[in-house]
Amino acid sequence: MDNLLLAEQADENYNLIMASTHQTFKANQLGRDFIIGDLHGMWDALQEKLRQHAFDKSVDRLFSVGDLIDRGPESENCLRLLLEPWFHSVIGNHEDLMLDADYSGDPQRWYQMGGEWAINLPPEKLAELRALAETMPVTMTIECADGRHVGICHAEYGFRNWKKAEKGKFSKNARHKLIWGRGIISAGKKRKTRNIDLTIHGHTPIPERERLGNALFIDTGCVYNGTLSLLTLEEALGPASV
Ligand SMILES: [Mn+2]
Repeated sequence: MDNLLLAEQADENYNLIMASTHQTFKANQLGRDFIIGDLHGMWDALQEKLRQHAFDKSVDRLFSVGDLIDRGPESENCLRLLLEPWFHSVIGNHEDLMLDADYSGDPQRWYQMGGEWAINLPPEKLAELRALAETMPVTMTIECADGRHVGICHAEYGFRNWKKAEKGKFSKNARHKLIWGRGIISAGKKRKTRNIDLTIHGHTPIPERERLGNALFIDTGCVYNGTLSLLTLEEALGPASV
């Protein structure tokens, strides 16, 4: 097969993955819903937080802003959380790097950004882990028990209306900004995304959680000697206005 054909095929695979970009969750009637910041392989920190909150795997759910892998010690275990029925995560830029390393055939960029844990993995194991990462949506909507809704995407949401996320179709460029962007937090922009009560993001390490408009940034830099943010969606939303 010539290079052009290979490139075309890679692009087709890429578009296929982009086709399923949004997931929706109905309210959890039996237990609590939690959200965690960027895990980056910090398995022990997660276990400690789950213990502190008496997380009950039979009824509670744990949602993640992505970046399960890279930099910390237990990337593989953190990615395998996707196999648990109580765990759900949007894709982070580090899972994006992992997938891109495969499509492009050049893993160097990923290795340089924390993916070196994968260098000596047997190919079949890596393929299995990649297949897990491919199931991660770009955006999620979660209904809360009180009827409010939370939206999640890894880096930031630069569009005015959450309905665009729920349609699940983004251009490559737009998808890239949702997963990699830092424009909103670095400019401190207080924006209001319509048709969603709150959006939650990780990606940019900050000393304390920060609320900008109806966006909440929760990456408190666990892998950089910070803490792992774990809170309920109700805490993230704050009291309902009456
Ligand atoms: Mn990130």
